[in-house]
Amino acid sequence: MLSRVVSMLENQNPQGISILNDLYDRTGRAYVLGITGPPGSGKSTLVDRLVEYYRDRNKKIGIIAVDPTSPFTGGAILGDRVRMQRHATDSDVFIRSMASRNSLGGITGTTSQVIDLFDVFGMDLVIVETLGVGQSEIEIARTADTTLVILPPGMGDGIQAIKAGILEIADVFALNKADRDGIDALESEMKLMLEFHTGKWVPPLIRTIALDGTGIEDLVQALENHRVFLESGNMLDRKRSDRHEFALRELLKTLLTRDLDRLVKEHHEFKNLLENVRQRKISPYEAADRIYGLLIQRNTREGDR
Ligand SMILES: Nc1nc2c(ncn2[C@@H]2O[C@H](COP(=O)(O)OP(=O)(O)OP(=O)(O)O)[C@@H](O)[C@H]2O)c(=O)[nH]1
Ligand SMILES: [Mg+2]
Repeated sequence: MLSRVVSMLENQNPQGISILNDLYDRTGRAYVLGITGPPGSGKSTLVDRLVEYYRDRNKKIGIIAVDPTSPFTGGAILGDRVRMQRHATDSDVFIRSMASRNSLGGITGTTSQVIDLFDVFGMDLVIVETLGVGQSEIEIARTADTTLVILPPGMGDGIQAIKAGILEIADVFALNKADRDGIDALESEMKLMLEFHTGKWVPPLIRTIALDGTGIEDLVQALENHRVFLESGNMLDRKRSDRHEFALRELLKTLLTRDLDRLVKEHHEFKNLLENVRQRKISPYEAADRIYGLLIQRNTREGDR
């Protein structure tokens, strides 16, 4: 059932949204954990460990893997195949991988809807795994209550490139593959970086070895501490209300752009103004301003009717 509704949302079948509309008052209970990091840093292996930990404590978990580089069926996404099967037969763990490109509004579109849906279905924890490159990591931080950034040793200068972005979004760092050479260097570099951190919450650095589960308890504790930090001082509420505002704006953008092509083409002034731009009588900036003004007027009139 859950799986079918997720598909409806992915395919933008209106029935999916209609189900969410009806059940929306049941949301607000799940905790959303965002996990991001460079390709192959061990995100999925770590997710598998976290699932194991929370399942031992009887939590229901929903997992969304956005744009995984390792295909689901290959089994790499959550460690080995055996593990996948173990979770696959567990009715309190629901795993879904999805492509952000297929959804309008990227991760904040369909992914938010699926998070809400998991919430409706009583998941205690929703984990969203995204690849830490580009826009998706910023978006995940906006969507999640707590954002975990996973870094492996041996990235060389790679870390320089992602520094600026991750400092802003990370609530907790997992320095994974702590069994590997270079883990000390990574930790010192991160410590140095965090010295300049001015926020009230300084992201802790937790060493983990996702392969054998080392450090998982410390990691869970750090995530829990962040949650407590957010809950004290109403920050969780504020964060969630920011998330709602962002989601609402994104939805409006989608609605506004959906009809834009048609509106613009049908608009009587559009051709005139375009011709004027062609002849360089007015600039495209001015033309856009004027058309925009006309569209707003027209919408206001339609709204009044
Ligand atoms: N040595 C070592 N290898 C690890 C550790 N954690 C994960 N790996 C290995 O690193 C590889 C990538 O792990 P994944 O969990 O698939 O990494 P990922 O970040 O989810 O990868 P993508 O989703 O493809 O970006 C796998 O071969 C893992 O077995 C660790 O702590 N130590
Ligand atoms: Mg993965």
